Amino acid sequence: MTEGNFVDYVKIYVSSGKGGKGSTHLHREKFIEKGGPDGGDGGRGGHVILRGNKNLWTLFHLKFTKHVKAGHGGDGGSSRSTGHDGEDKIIEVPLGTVVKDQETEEILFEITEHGEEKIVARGGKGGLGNWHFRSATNQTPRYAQPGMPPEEHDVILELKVLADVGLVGFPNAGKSTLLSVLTSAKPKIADYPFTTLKPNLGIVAYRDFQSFVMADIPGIIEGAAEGKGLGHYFLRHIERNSTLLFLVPADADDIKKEYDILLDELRRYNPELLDKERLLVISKSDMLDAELQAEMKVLLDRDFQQIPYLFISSVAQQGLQELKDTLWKMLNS
Ligand SMILES: Nc1nc2c(ncn2[C@@H]2O[C@H](COP(=O)(O)OP(=O)(O)OP(=O)(O)O)[C@@H](O)[C@H]2O)c(=O)[nH]1
Ligand SMILES: [Mg+2]
Repeated sequence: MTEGNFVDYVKIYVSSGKGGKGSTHLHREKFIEKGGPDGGDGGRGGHVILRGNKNLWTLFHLKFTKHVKAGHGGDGGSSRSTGHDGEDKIIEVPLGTVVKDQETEEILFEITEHGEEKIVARGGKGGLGNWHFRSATNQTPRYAQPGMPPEEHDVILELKVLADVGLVGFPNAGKSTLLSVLTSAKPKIADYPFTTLKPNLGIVAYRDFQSFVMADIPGIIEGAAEGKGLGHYFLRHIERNSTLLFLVPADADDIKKEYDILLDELRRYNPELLDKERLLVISKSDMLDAELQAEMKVLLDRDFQQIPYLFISSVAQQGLQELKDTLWKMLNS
């Protein structure tokens, strides 16, 4: 899919630098007729490296990048001096970028963390200088290793953002906490309403090379659609999410009522939001004992016949795998 500024597929030819040659230099000095070998090693060729950057959300910045070439390593010199390493080239990519070899279509790796670096074309090793090849039978070797050749191939970068999950809940429901345990995002978390003032996004890594984006938005309150609280400023951020995850904390007075208020605010803001798939989680379930949870289930089964619900606790790490599995199924159905 390539739509406007949203680019999630690019092909780039990457080539590393070749390694520098080892030197065959023989030491020469006044009055020393036959100096020993002193040729230094060649430098390593530059790598082409991919680096995760959490501030990037598409591959748009690479749309016109066709080639990326790293620098060659320098040759070894006399007096055992080592050649310089070739310059590395860094390609910044959004989290969730999957890298494939174009020819074999094999997945090489995925970048999921901010600052994570992986080599996509390894620089050739520098050759060893003749100095290393001295032996009892040959004190003045006149050979040295050549540098290793560069690596070059076409790679495909693909952004695996299949769909998004938007978190919907009252202030203090535990949305940011959930994002912080499912992704490497570090949103601000605190025990007061409106801690989150602008959306946070994180990538949820799912099993092998899969992932999806989760968006944490500021809490919604009654009247939000008319601009109460942070108003509809933030509701637009969930318009693009394909699945909405409603969070109602276990200690809410009336779960059904809270859910209905949330739903009503969404409807009043944009009725199309109700076409999205919905999942309800009862957050902070660590506050419930088994008996209380069983009682609650009876009510939930009565009140929520249309939409699935789960009990989770971010703090106690309960129900999180089931949550991810359920979301994954919803996103891919
Ligand atoms: N016991 C318990 N407390 C939790 C859990 N998750 C979050 N909390 C607490 O609930 C409070 C609010 O958490 P946040 O994640 O900031 O809530 P939020 O929904 O992002 O709040 P806003 O950004 O204000 O909308 C914090 O004090 C959290 O420590 C949980 O699973 N169990
Ligand atoms: Mg928050």
